[in-house]
Amino acid sequence: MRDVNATKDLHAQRFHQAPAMFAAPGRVNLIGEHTDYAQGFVMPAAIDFATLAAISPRDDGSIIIASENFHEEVTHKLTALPKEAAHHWSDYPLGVLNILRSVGVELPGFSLTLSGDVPLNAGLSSSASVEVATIVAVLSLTAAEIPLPEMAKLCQRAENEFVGASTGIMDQFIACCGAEDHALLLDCRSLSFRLAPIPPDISIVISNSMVKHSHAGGEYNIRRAEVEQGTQIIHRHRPEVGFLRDATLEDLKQWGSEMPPSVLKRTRHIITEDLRTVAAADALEAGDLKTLGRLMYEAHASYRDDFEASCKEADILVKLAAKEPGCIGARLTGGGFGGCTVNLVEREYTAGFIESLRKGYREATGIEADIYNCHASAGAHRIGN
Ligand code: GAF
Repeated sequence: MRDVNATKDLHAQRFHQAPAMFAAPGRVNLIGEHTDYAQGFVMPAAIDFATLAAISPRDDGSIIIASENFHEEVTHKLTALPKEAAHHWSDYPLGVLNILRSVGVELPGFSLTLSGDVPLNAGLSSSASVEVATIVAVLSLTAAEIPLPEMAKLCQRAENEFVGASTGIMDQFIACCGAEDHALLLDCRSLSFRLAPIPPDISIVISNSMVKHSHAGGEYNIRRAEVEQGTQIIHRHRPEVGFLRDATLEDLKQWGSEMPPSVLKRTRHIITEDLRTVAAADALEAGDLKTLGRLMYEAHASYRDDFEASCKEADILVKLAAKEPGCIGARLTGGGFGGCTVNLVEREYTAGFIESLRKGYREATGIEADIYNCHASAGAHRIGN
């Protein structure tokens, strides 16, 4: 649910206090997959699905976090906050509280209501939107002044250290710093970024394969470990390569034979994906949509064949999209192993594109895809006063 007034009213009824309201968006990544933890480049956009946070202070030394989506609430004394994940939706907000405390923020008592419409386990970054909504809401009750990029880093730590998923910085960063009508090219080493306008005659169509994706453990962490193995092998020969961001195709030629075949492929994906991502940002800025689209298809092929992070349903969606008039480019977006494909489509073709894609996917798989015509949106913000 993402009705600001409804969430506000529910919070007020439950906790007898008018809340302050915040929102943090989900994201779609246009290109640059698994490059963030290799200190490379990514180009996501925030989308118009978001987590809402309604917050009000409490003076009884406790915190209550209610989830409208899960119809549950958890209560903890500030003196006894859980220190470990419980494989529960509350791990994400509790992880943020733990990290805030670890950097010296004095936590206040509060009641927090979370609600939202970011599809779950769809690779659209619902977890980061919950973390970021929590951090902006909780910090509003404190004197701490933390800039948005720093908040992103703290939320990433919550996910890495508390939830146990070794994710990079992309999702939390775009949830904090996204901008309306823009994609964001992020240098994941320096955290400097540039905003690239999405032309008004282009739609961002997201098609949900309905194959569930999750990265609290599992394949995501395995890929990350393989990427680290590839890095180590190159590092042995070229100590200045601490991350694959610094490696080149020439390194792969020289030292690739020392890598197990799967590690060689993962490493190749990261090195080539970084090149594609920077080229894609240049193409978007230059209005060269043909090149942008070609890079998206190439990125999908690399994600499928070298990173082996696609699934047959996503491959079908991309293949179907590529045949449609007005489709500029398509690829699997996000952490992989299910979730959504992102399609850039000429606006005048969008309605027909969505209809044909839904039909083609149903015929090929028997699955009814959810398809969203999204809009690049702003990062985390307060709603109202
Ligand atoms: C997930 C992670 F959370 C990101 O950090 C990123 O690695 C992405 O997968 C893959 O590009 O969304």
